[in-house]
Amino acid sequence: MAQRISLTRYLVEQQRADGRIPSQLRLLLEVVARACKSISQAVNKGALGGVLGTAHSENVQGEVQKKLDIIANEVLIEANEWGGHLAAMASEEMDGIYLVPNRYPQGEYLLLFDPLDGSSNIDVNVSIGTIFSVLKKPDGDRGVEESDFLQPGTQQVAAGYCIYGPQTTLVLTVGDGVAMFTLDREQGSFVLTEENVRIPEDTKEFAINMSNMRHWDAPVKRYIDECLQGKDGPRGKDFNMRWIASMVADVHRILTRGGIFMYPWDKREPNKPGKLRLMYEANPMSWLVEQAGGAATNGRQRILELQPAQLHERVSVILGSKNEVERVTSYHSVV
Ligand code: P6P
Repeated sequence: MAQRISLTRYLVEQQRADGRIPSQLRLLLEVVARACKSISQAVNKGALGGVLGTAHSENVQGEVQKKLDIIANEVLIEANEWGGHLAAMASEEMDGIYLVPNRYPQGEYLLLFDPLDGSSNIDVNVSIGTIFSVLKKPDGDRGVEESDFLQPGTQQVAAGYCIYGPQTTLVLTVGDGVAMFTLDREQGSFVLTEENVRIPEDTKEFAINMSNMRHWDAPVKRYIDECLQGKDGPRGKDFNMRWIASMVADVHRILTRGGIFMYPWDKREPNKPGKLRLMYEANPMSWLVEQAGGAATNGRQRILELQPAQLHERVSVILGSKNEVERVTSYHSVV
């Protein structure tokens, strides 16, 4: 049986190999992994833990918060604030940034997260997950401000997610490919189960919420229409469709077997570029996808190169198998 490599050993060996993971970053990633383990346990309890249903409150996005949204947010804050590796945090569930309290040492990293993405799926027992992104705090002794978080995705030093599904799996990149760690509940540790994850450049599977078709712009309508025409159409092959309505689950499938995921701009809210958030959904997922040989654009530009203007800004997302993403993006350039 192959030797089991824990997340800790993987990070230590990566640090030893090329210094890509300074000890403070390794500590941060281990703390985030431990927090995800706690969230996984709360999610797995479901109705038995009294954690289902809504918290009768709204987040900064104006979305009704689920009890588990708030629990997951608190777990991540409490796990990370005392370790000395972070200066501040930002979350989908909090309006402003969270500065590490003065009673704790300040670190050099900024942590951003969607504590529980896909939470509309919690009550129907469908996979959900935690998405996280790590940036470096700008140099200097002044206190951290929200503007310090507004860095393009190319500045990330680590990114990943933890999917709470049939398995609890942590998926991570520090810029040297993508690795996957499956939670061994008996040992209570994440064990390396995939490394050098690669997304096939071509696919026959697309993921989009088809009920929004009448709201899409022309390039997206053209692309999906061609997929639906199948082998008799210009693509010359039949396509399959998946839509889990949980970005973590849809992206995990794409990292595992290829595909294209699209949440494009649509005319329901014409002044918003899209539904998904740039800083703690699109950027971490785009880096993971690119590190696995895929591509990620907003229809016109590489997502990782977008300069954020606001902490909670939204973006149109087209990511996955490289040749498909490039096709959709090319359709936007001819409009
Ligand atoms: P819709 C979950 O709420 C989420 O933010 C993503 O995880 C998911 O891809 C998308 O929204 C689903 O949106 O409009 O299909 O429910």
